[in-house]
Amino acid sequence: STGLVHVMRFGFNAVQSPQWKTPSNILSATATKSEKLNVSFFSSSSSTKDGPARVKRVSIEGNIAVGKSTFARFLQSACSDWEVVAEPVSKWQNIESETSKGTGAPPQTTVSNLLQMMYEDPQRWSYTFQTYSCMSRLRTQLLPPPARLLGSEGTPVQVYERSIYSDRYIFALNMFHLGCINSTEWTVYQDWHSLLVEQFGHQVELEGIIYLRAPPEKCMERLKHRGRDEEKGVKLEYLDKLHVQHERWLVEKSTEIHFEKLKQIPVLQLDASVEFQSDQEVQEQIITKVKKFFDAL
Ligand code: DCM
Ligand code: MG
Repeated sequence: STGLVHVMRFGFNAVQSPQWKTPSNILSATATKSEKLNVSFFSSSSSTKDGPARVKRVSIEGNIAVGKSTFARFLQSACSDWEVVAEPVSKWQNIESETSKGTGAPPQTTVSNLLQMMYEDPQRWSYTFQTYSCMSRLRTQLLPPPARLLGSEGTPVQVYERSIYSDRYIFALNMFHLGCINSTEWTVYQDWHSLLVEQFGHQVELEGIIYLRAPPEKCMERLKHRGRDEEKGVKLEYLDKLHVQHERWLVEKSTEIHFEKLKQIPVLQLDASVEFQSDQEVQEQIITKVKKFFDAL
């Protein structure tokens, strides 16, 4: 069976998220997009008289294997003002720990693969994994942008591959829904996550989100094709759940969000279901749309 019926348009068409048009309970008290873009709050990231242009930060969100890394590399190669901060997956696959400390024996280094442990025994390892993936992502994103970006004449943009928000509102929340993170763990997770956002959030604050959207079947195809060992057991059902989670957060706006600024963030939705790499015309269209989106942030 083919599973879901897809009504999405094919072709890498950029569409603005309907968040501004669709009345939604969460956003009902907020301004429309055009109102927003005119207020000074939204231009806080552009250059000011008293300082250099602040680097804008945008995250690329989307399901597992939808093509975020490929898309990020494409953006990076398209414009020298855009710098990608990759998701630190390799850190999750190689956690070094020293064992036999204090026993008199020489310390031994053990390498563990937390990504694999999480997929093999989600009940046991999801909380640990979600703790570490979020923390290591935050650490990576806190690193200062390269000097090249700071000195840029144009609109410097740091493009994050995912964010501490998708960690919480997509993955950790989904694991909680699945019962792989229990309610105690979920409470603890949310508590330290909110603290981290309060303390460090301004340093990694997003001005916008690019949502790469594709049918879960397409992501499954790409997941199989890239063949990451740890993900061999990932089922379509799991990708379906993550897809729904993305839709709730970024399209329907029905996910309960705990950070005011995040609720109002502009989302550029791109149809990621077709391969864009071989089509130069599509590539140019994407760049035009992304540029326009970045400039308006
Ligand atoms: N991942 C996760 N939870 C997170 C972040 C990532 O389970 N908070 C997993 C999903 C993928 C891998 O890490 O298996 C990231 O790969 P991708 O490049 O497909 O997003
Ligand atoms: Mg990736």
